[in-house]
Amino acid sequence: MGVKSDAAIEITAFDWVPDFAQGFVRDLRPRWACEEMGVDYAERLISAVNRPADHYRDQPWGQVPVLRDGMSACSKAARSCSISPNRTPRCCRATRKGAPR
Ligand SMILES: N[C@@H](CCC(=O)N[C@@H](CS)C(=O)NCC(=O)O)C(=O)O
Repeated sequence: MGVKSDAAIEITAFDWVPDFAQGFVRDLRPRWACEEMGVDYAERLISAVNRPADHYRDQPWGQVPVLRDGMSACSKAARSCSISPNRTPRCCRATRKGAPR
């Protein structure tokens, strides 16, 4: 249980943050929720200073975290903690296909 590269859920986080931010970056929230639910998740670590263009499709401000489960993505740290027992966060919206929900 925990971080597994082939997990269905993927959490995007920064690969590095300055000292003052360490321990306060909001990817801690969905990570913690997954840990508490016993749900494995994969990490997608991106550079904070050179953010990949495709990250802005899921998070228009380029912020982290983004929790992705298949075609659905959630870019609100607190809401992404509402992972249901069947894994999909209740707030998820379909971003790549279909209408937002
Ligand atoms: N409303 C977002 C806020 C996310 C947020 O503020 N993320 C910070 C890290 S804790 C961030 O990515 N900061 C970098 C930036 O704003 O460029 C959420 O609830 O997840």
